[in-house]
Amino acid sequence: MWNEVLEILQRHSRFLITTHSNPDLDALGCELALAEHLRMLGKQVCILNSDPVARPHRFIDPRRRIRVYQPQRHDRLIRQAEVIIVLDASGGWKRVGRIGDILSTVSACSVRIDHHPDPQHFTDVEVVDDGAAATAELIFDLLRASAATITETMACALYVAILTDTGSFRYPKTSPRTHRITAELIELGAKPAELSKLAYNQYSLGLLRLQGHMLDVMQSAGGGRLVWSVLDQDTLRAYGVQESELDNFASFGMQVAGVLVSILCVETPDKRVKVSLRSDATVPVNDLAAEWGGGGHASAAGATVVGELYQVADMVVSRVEALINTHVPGAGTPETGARCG
Ligand SMILES: [Mn+2]
Repeated sequence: MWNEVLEILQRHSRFLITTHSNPDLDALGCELALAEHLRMLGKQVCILNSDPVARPHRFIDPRRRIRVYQPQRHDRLIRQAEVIIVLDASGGWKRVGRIGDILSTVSACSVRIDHHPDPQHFTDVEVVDDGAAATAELIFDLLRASAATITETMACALYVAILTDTGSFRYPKTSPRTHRITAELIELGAKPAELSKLAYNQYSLGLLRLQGHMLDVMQSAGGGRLVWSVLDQDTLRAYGVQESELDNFASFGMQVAGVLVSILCVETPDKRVKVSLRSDATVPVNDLAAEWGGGGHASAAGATVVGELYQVADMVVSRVEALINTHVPGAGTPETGARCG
């Protein structure tokens, strides 16, 4: 599975690594681990993302290796790169954010490593395994396949990536392989208690209070099989929270008994709506997200939709209700299908 990628890594010397917009810890951990590996091979490597590392995620990059793309400043560096590596991003170059516009035009060889399927196949080479619980599982495989030294910093980055992308080993794709890899990462120096604390206990008081607000305005629909919340820009401002900090907010609704899909709609500064969908595996939500120009996988997907916040939320709720009815027998019958918002 890795032969072609290994050959590309060996043959070239100037690499650019990037990932999806508003990168999560799987994206960032993979970038850092792969960059360190390439650096140890004597390669030139630059991690360049469209968006800055969100405040609660900064612990993963103590050496500040990850840079934010600035058009004029980095365009030369981008043109000089021989290989562009896109990690953890599906949905075409659009999903990569601002930097995707220029990356889609360069002649460098592009490689995508991901655990989300993408019908667009937008890179020259791709290794996609949607059975992997995190892209970090694939990066670990790649490092093992290249007989790389995995340093403690690399082990920590990959551990945090897997820990968070599996919801602390609770999401459906958590597998024996997930646990075997994390066991090895612990042997290589990753400390679970320390890293869990860094990954999860980083809320500002404002962010925790905003979570309280979101739960307060949460509505139930589809006979209790879905919950949904909206957050507008005024609310984010009032709590002093940025949109990029809302990473796992969409999944809180999944804690409600009987809920199959949790929806979060967040108004963006440019008056669009960022829709995040979480589900248990029985209702795959990625096709809906793809229909709206987004992506993701069966149990976690998202898209940015043009429209007014509450109109978009209404539309999303009714589409998800219909989706639940097609996937869950009996969900559409009057007793269970009634709206109880
Ligand atoms: Mn991921």
